[in-house]
Amino acid sequence: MKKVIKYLRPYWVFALLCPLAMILEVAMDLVQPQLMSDIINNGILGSGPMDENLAYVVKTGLFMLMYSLIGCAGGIASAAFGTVTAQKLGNDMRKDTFNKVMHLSFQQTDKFTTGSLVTRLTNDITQIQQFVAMSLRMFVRTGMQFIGGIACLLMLNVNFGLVIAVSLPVQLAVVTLIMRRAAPLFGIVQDKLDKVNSVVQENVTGARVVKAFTREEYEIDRFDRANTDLMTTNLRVQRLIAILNPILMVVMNASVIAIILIGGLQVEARAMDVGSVMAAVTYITQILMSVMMVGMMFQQVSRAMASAKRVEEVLDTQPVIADGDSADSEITEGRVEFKNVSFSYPGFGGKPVLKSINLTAEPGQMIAVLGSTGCGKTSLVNLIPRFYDCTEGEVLIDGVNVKDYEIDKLRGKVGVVLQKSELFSGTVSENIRWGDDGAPDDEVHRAAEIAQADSFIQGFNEGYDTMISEKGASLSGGQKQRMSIARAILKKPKILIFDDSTSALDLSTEAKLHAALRENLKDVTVIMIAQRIASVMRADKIAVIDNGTICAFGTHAELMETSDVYRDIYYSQMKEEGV
Ligand code: TTP
Ligand code: MG
Repeated sequence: MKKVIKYLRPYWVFALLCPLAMILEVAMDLVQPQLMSDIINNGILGSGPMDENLAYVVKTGLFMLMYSLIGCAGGIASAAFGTVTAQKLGNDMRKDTFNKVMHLSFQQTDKFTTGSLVTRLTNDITQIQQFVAMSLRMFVRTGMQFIGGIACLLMLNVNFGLVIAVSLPVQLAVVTLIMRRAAPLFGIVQDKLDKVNSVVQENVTGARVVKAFTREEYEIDRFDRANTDLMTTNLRVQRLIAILNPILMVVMNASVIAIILIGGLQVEARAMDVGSVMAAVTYITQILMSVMMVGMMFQQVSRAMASAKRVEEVLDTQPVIADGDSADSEITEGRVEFKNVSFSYPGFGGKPVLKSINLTAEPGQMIAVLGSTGCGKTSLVNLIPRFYDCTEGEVLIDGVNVKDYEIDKLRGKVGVVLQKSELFSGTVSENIRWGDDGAPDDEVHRAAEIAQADSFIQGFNEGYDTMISEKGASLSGGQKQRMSIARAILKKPKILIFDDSTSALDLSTEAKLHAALRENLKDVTVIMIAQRIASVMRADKIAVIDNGTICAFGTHAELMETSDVYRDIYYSQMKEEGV
């Protein structure tokens, strides 16, 4: 909750005006019963001549109308100030939370889960907004109605105090009892909502796979379970809340009857007039209504507390991968060195995925990384742009530990073509310009030419202005790979990493790509992961990875001489291709 107050601070003027306007509304509400009592006593039941009585009714009635218009204006102003405060606060909070999410490292977003982050950013912040808007108005309203109501009631007749003395403790006890049971459920509701969001998010992004495997029924079932779970918890909360108001209404009605009874006796004894009894009925209703409001507010407070805790968890997370100290270190050459690097994923049972890796890539060299699936190739290259940090040893670029660079400077010089090509909805050139927003057209075309993408892009009806649908669904696998390569090249990196990024290209296109890279990116260090020997033969050096360690390192010719593993891969692949 401390954070909510911090976010409220910039809008303190609105936050203050809101309850002030509300005071006006409630004050007018408190005056009305008194005027009504006057109308009854001096107008309707007045002892004067008929037309005098009527004139009194009209005059006082006009006053009542005027007061209620003032009250209405106060109410509108209060609602407006409250809404502005809540919306602005929510907007700031959402911005900061999103910012935080963008800077979290992979392992942290993995821990929160995407679905939960979505709920926290949307639904949880909305809960907090609703709470702020309501509490700014209701705390004042309820307090004034409660205290003012009691004061006005006792002023009418102290005997009414008896009714308050009995009904108030009963109401408070009911509210406390029910809210204590409901409060812990609000957090659980949000967690269940996370699950629903996770299933939706996974299925919407993976719609193609779901259809390909005709898993619709299974997934609908999975969604059904999460959804029913959410409903059940919500129903448990609502059941509790549903019994709250009717019980309070019973107490209220009993209190009204008691007031009429006591009032009647007082009128009989000539200690009170009828109008005042009517006013007393209105006051007791206001007092007990305010207790009902407290019940509602408890509900909002517990909801908001649960949500605030969840949003604060995100805001308080410190990104584990943060900027290093040497702010002025720049990558100028692109020499990559792994020194005794070991790595294990958090939550992977501590089992090392990489063990004592030593590897050097000189500027301008093309180093290939070869190995069976799951041996740790992606994990190895992920350490260079610090998608993860190594657990032991160090990764150096130009002799400086990657942890010491500023993240933006480091990633700005390392181009990565991921194993899975991710494109975004937009035109071809917009997608390539992800590498560099401001690049002129001829640079974009040049990058596409090197990536062997220019020819197929020119073949599109609208060339570089062709729209690509979401996630690049309108392109073939090989086209997507080449677009991703063009995007990385446009960035003009010093180090360029291809994670199995040519797997969908035929051998001749791949050979052309290699030749173009050699010719155009002479001083760029290229690290190329591949499964096919044919893709790595032309590299300056080849590192063969087996089970998380480098088991052989050298040129194709050297490895054919010295490495059994390499020779095995070579002959098995050559056999497949019928050579
Ligand atoms: P990778 O490094 O992804 O293996 P790879 O790139 O060599 O495999 P492929 O050719 O199929 O792309 O994975 C090495 C091990 O690390 C594997 O057992 C899975 C595990 N792993 C995680 O636990 N978390 C992760 O985020 C990744 C990427 C891998
Ligand atoms: Mg991989």
